[in-house]
Amino acid sequence: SAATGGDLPDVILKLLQHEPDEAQLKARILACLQEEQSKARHEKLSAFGVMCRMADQTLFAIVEWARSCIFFKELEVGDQMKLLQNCWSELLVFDYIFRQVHHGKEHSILLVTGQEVNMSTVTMQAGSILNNLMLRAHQLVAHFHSLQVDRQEFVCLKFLILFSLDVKYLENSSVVKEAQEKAHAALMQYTVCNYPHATDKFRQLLMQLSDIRSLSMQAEEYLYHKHLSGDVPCNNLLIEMLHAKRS
Ligand code: DR9
Repeated sequence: SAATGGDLPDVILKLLQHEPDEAQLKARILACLQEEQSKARHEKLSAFGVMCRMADQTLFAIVEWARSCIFFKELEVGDQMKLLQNCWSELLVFDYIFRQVHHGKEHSILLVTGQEVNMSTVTMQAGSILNNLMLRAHQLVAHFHSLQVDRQEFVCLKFLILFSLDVKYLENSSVVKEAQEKAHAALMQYTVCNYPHATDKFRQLLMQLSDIRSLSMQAEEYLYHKHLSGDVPCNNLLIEMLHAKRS
């Protein structure tokens, strides 16, 4: 079955070993948000500002995860930066989506801090652009749910997102090419072995990546717009990544 580790492809095994612990991440981000709120009492962040900080801290954890990843570790910093600049928003969106798949509730969303937000709250407080983004995200959640994506597939897809840049932009293209091929093969082997009746699962999973890509592009546009309106708190890694990509 999918739970037995014995015949897991090596890449998937190694990726599972480096998966960040969700409870630890949650505690770290909660502590960080609390510290910030107590330090800057005179300039309290808005609810939106707090959400940005949360996304920011999640992104730090994603970068940390990437740096521990097989193949990624072998690359020079320049190539590492290019890969991360290419996919940071996709990884954030994917992290969000998988948390909701795991959460499994249609009428609320689960934040990395463990807080639940009612969908009706989002519908009421969010403007049309954000509401549209949330709608698209939840269509993807529903799709992943119906595909019964598991943890092994999730880590493999995440790794494929990290390595999704065309090798022509990179110095050490052979390492990146090998990473892409190994992860593709591992995901195919895994789905065929563990879901023999879902003949199309491998292709279906890969197809979702282009939806994640386009959703993340739209999320970047939204974030950039919020940044220009002065709504995003300063010293924000999200904004740094936005600028890095545009320059
Ligand atoms: C750039 C890629 C980033 C991807 C980030 C994916 C992770 C997002 C994590 C959490 C998103 C949960 C959103 C919770 C909503 C909380 C309640 C709410 O709706 O508050 C409304 C507030 C303001 O809304 P608005 O900007 O539409 O302005 C309304 C206007 O003033 C009146 O018309 O919105 C927020 O607080 C949203 C916080 C999002 C902060 C994180 C920044 C990430 C950037 C894009 C998120 C796009 C979400 C995509 C979904 C996967």
